[in-house]
Amino acid sequence: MSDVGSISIEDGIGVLTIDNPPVNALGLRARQALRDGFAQLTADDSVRAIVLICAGRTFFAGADISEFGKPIEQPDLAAVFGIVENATKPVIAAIHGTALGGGYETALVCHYRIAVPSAKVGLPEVNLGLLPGAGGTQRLPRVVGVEAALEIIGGGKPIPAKKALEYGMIDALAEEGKLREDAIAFAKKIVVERAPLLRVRDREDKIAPARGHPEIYADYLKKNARAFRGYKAPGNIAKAVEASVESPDFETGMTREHALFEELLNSTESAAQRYYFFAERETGKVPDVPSGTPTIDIVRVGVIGAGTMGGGIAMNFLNVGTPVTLVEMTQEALDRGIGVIRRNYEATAKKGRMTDAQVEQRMALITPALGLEALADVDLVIEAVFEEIGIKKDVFGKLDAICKQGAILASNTSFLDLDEIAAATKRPEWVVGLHFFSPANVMRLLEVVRGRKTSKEVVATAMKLAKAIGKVPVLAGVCYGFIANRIMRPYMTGADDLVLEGPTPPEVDKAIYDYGFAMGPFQMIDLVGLDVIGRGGNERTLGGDLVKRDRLGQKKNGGFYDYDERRNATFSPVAAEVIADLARHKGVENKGGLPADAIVARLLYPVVNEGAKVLQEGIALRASDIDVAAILGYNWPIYTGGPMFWADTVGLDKVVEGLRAMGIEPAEILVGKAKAGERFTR
Ligand code: T1G
Repeated sequence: MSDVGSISIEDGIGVLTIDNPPVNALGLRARQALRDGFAQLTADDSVRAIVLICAGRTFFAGADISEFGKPIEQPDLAAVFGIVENATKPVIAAIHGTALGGGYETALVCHYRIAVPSAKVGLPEVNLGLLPGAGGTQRLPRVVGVEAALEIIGGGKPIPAKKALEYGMIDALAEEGKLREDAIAFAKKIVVERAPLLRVRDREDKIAPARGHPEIYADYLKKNARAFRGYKAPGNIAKAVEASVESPDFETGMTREHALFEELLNSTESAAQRYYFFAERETGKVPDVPSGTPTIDIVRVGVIGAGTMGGGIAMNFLNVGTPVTLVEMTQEALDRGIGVIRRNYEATAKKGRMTDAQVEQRMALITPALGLEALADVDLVIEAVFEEIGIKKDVFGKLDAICKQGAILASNTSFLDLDEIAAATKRPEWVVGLHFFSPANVMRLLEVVRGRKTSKEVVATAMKLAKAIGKVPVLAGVCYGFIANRIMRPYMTGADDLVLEGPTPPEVDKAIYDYGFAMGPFQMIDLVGLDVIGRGGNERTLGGDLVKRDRLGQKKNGGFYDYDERRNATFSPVAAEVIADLARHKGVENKGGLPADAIVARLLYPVVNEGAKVLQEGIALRASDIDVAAILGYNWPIYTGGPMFWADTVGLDKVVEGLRAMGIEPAEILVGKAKAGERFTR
């Protein structure tokens, strides 16, 4: 048997243990171990039932995603599942950790499933642009019913064991920490009771009521149309689940599922989402800061500024039980900030996602303070004061004098020069940027800005801390806007320039919306507020001209759009006039409208170019980090893979040509890769 499987027999119960770190993915060696282990246990007459269990942190966490796109070596999952499902003895799946995708599909081909309360089960393939391709869409409806199956597979979320028991996804709960013993006891009980060997595939009671009701699937897709917009997988999931009900037999349903799975597997969308799965896990790896680098213990955090950003930042630490000293300059600002934090938690509690006791526990972790002196003993200070370099340098100079040696001094600056801020202290090695994105307690991206003198220990600590508070860290060097804000600037300024030449804001917004963004640039500016966005210096800008007409966007008098009482937007004649006037002022000739793909190229190729420069300058470690920053920071549609992956799919030579046609000089690295026929991403 392959080296990841082992067998033991206890009182006639055969236990097959698979140990394939880190998450028991169903790669070749795990599949071989399953095949060999079942062959041995089914052939052994002393074995009356089989328990399938995994070592390490989890039951099978799915097929091995890294194998996709390559020829699958035999035995494939279908072969292994056939062996398990047709075993002549009861097979019990003993689940801990996260039995996901092919992992839970493995449990479904067993006769019974038992899990510890801390376990979760689910079919998250939709997050990879796929559907459960090893029978999940055919078996799960037979266990939970069609409507629940659609929700579980289409939602892609892990289901806690207790809820899974209610659904019928598992048959019993084991005692925490006693999975093996309880699974063996469960197996013995099955044997003693001579319980029927009923395969999930043979169950009909849960799917029969759905027969002849095609509306179930259409209604499901319609209900989720907004969330599913632009994604291929949900439609195929609905078709596969329908096939589980309407096919003349199970095998026909399986054939249908396989065809629908293959279609997704070969799609760009799934390739992009599988790429992103690994890209997001790659960001924490810093080549010159190896995983064994010593880190500083962060026991107490100080946050300066209790405004929108400071309050949100503080909540990240309160959420993981870390005490926060929250500093403001006036009692009124402090009370207001703490009140916002409390209201946020109370709103969460109202939705049932937190208890009132938890709200109080988190609020009790706040130490309000007026003045920086209260930060003398914290291990980390995060400054979220006004975005002005003089103020930042003044604060850091004071912190340097107040904070203990060994405290990390972090700035939440979005654009400013971290090295200049660090130079205001005598401890530049201890200064780092922690750039949160608003709302800071929600957005998962955290840009860790590494100054010229930031020490490796501080970098390692920041990367580790990011994960501890549920963020995805992306390391950035020092430049204006770091990564996400910098690469998206040409998108924002490009939109203004483009409408001066002819395409209207609605045409631009629709092209970008259809590409996959939640909204286009003009809808976004109107939502955020024209006065907030900051529209350039003295030079006239569209936003500036609209603000002069007291048009601030949705919040006041409309902006590029007029809004009725139900917020329905219509392109504003005032905005049209402002655009025409500014075009005349700048001497820009109106060239008329553009097709959607030309609008997309016009706005997004410059983003790719900026990403190439960020890579070339060493601001980002890798192209995939840039994609992670764009997807998490700006909701760049994940099924495109992000700007760099998308550019690879467009073709870098086409991007270079498009940039040149716009009069933009492509970055050297971009031209070089285009010439060499290389990609930015794998
Ligand atoms: N395949 C290969 N590697 C995987 C993997 C997988 N399925 N899951 C995790 N890893 C690696 C990951 O890259 C990282 O590697 C390490 O394990 C720890 O992961 C046929 C088609 C299980 C909840 O979608 O959701 O089955 O960086 O950092 O935070 O129908 O990993 O250490 O080198 O995420 O504790 C369906 C994906 C696959 C589950 C653990 N399964 N994994 O989270 O650790 S498709 C999934 C996760 C499929 C079938 C279909 C999470 C986790 P490294 P981690 P974690």
